[in-house]
Amino acid sequence: MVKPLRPPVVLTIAGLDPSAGAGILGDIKTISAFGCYGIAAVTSVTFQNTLQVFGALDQTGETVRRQIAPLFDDFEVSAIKTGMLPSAEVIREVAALIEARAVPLVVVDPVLRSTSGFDLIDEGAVDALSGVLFPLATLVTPNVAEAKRITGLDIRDQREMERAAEAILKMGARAALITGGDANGDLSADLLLDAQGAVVYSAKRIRSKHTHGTGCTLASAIACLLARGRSLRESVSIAKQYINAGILSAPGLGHGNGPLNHFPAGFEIEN
Ligand code: PXL
Repeated sequence: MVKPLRPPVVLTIAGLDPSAGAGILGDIKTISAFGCYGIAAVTSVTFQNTLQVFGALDQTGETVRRQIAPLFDDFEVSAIKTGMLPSAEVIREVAALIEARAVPLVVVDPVLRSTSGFDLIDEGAVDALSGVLFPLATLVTPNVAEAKRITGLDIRDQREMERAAEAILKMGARAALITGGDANGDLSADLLLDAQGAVVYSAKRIRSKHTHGTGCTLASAIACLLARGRSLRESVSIAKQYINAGILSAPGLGHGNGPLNHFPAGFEIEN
């Protein structure tokens, strides 16, 4: 008999996207693709398909805590990825749980709005995100639109991207990755800033509508690679290649912004 290996346990705390490109379902697929064991707490049930988000029914701080506390009592959680956290109350509860359990690796994807323009977080909760959760984050992964709203800064070029990343580190995050996939131009450049300085990861822009879930998937992939002992820079680089491969081999499902492929060839992890 082959001796069973214990995979690192990665917890995603995020919304449910029933179309399974983004949110906890997309995260669980990504976590599985990277040879980790995914567990999840749902913060909001969203109503959506690949065309549109029609609404959301948010969980409370209490119902999120009652999902997470038993998991912490039973599993050794190597890394956490947070996605859609709909209210200041949920954000404070999640921050208190992370702090109490001293989880070492925390990737915060500051989800604010869907691609179709639906607000996934209360207006007042954006401050709680930066004030309470960023100080616990190993890495924060906003796209350009999210970084602008969080910092109040304009981001028109790489230099301004770096200024915004500096502002996020000042809010207490240990590192920030601002993704440029949603910006204009032929290059999709992401900027990582950590204590060692800034690195830019450039890739040729792939013109595709099948990008639903790329933000969630990127943050989950990085959480898994960190849990498996890779450095932050190596994790970001591999996760970005994985997203590229996932967009290029997207299954072409749905009539709107379809999901990427969460299991692209070449990223199999041997346990
Ligand atoms: O991609 C942002 C996002 C994150 N999480 C959930 C979502 C969406 C976008 O629709 O539904 C649950």
